[in-house]
Amino acid sequence: MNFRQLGIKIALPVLLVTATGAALAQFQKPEDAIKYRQSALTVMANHFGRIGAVVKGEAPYNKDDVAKNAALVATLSTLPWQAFGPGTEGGKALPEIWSDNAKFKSAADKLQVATADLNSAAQSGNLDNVKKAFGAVGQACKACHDDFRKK
Ligand code: ASC
Repeated sequence: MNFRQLGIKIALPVLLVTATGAALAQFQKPEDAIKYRQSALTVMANHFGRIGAVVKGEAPYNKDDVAKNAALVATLSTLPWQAFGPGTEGGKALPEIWSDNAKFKSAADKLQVATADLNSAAQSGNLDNVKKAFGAVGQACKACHDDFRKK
């Protein structure tokens, strides 16, 4: 073996271990990533649902409550995506998340834009705007579920 072959023999495993380590850095094992993203999505759905009750007329409109829930949804919508890294397949996630990752990222970005809009509407206290923005967020949830979540 010459020095070049030796270099490849050492560098390649180091590169692979580093790449995997970076992806899993925030999570000890894939199950931890699955639990994290499912938890973030569950809490987000809960606060989104509280706004939904107001939008559907099932609960009275309280500006401050809706504003707080919308701020939480906007923040929570930034969290799940870091937990879909390489090697974290499983749960209700379809393989297309990894095989068509650009499309998944675009869907995740759309949700975050829509939740930021909902938050702006909620902070301004205009229920008609909240209703419109709520619908756009729901569509962003559904679009991603249709393409990337097991039925
Ligand atoms: C929710 C929730 C979702 C979305 C989706 C919108 O409240 O839990 O997953 O809205 O149903 O289409």
